[in-house]
Amino acid sequence: MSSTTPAIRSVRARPVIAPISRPVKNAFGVIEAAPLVLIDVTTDQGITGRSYIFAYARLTLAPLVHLIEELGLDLTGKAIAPFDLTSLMDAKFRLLGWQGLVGMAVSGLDMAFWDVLGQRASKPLAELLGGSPRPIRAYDSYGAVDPVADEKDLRRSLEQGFRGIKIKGGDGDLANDERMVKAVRGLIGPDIALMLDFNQSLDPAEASRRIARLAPYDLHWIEEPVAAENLQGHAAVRQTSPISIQAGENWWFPRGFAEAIAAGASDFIMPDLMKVGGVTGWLRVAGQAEAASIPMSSHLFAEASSHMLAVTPTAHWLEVLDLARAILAEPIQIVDGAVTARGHGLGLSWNETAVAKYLV
Ligand code: SMN
Ligand code: MG
Repeated sequence: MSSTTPAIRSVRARPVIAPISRPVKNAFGVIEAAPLVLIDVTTDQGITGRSYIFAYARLTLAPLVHLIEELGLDLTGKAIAPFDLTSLMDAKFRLLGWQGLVGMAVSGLDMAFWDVLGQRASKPLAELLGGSPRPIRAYDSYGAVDPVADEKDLRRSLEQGFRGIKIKGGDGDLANDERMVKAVRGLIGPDIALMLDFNQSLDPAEASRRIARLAPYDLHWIEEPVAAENLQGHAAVRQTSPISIQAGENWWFPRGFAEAIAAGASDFIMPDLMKVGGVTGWLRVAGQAEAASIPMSSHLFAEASSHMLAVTPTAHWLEVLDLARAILAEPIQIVDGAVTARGHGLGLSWNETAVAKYLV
């Protein structure tokens, strides 16, 4: 290993729309496929760091590609020291603000930078960060389900050893939510954790009304009952909720978590690596979660999150919603309902044949 820190030579971003194994029906529509931006950071030491981000919509693919490649041009020649580069990005975007597409680009690049450092040390990222890869308990993440049409899939999740299932509510009225929750609980039995995600679709009063009615089904958590930025609303719902509240996938950077924790918004937190500031941001939130004794789970990005949860003191659950399987040479493996971090760095490599096929 060279003693000098690798420097950035070039950054490439490629838009793909990857097929997913089942559509994700939610309170606001259906996600039928995954618009992803694949990031490659080449360095002067021959190592290429890789990460991907989820654009949510086809519409945001091109602006993200542009942002990431332009940022890459700006950073050419800089040493891959992610803490320093985060400070640099903070200064660069202080006036503009880094919520939204800019934050996603910055976070995606940060992940690729850490991937370089892991590869350079020939170590999994979890090990580079002072921990070791271990099986992380995972839950299988669904959209709104049709208990009849989706029964086979749900049974398959249980066969894979998943000890948790997440489904989406808010796609219709309370009666609809209750029918779905009741049927899924009946199907999976009493011993599997069942989570319900409202994706910010309710107001606090309606959220409290629905949660009270859903209490008999022993839900493990209620996720994002109200708008993510409505921290007081989350806190108000939490106050009377007999079910634990989960949120965090839409809180931006460590500061967003500090504010949410101070507001008492949630019992559990689940940062999204692409919105929290990548690996660097995650580490800073993991410290906050430990200090506040808050169980911490992941949102999407199972490959990278399996490294991060291995070094998170209050690690709780890994989300499996496998958006990148179709374009990865080595997709995640579920063993006894758990995922273990793999590879050097983040362990991501592209299936180039699939990438060529799904390139936009
Ligand atoms: C979610 C967000 C974005 C895409 C798919 C699913 C969801 C989750 O809120 O928690 O996984
Ligand atoms: Mg969610």
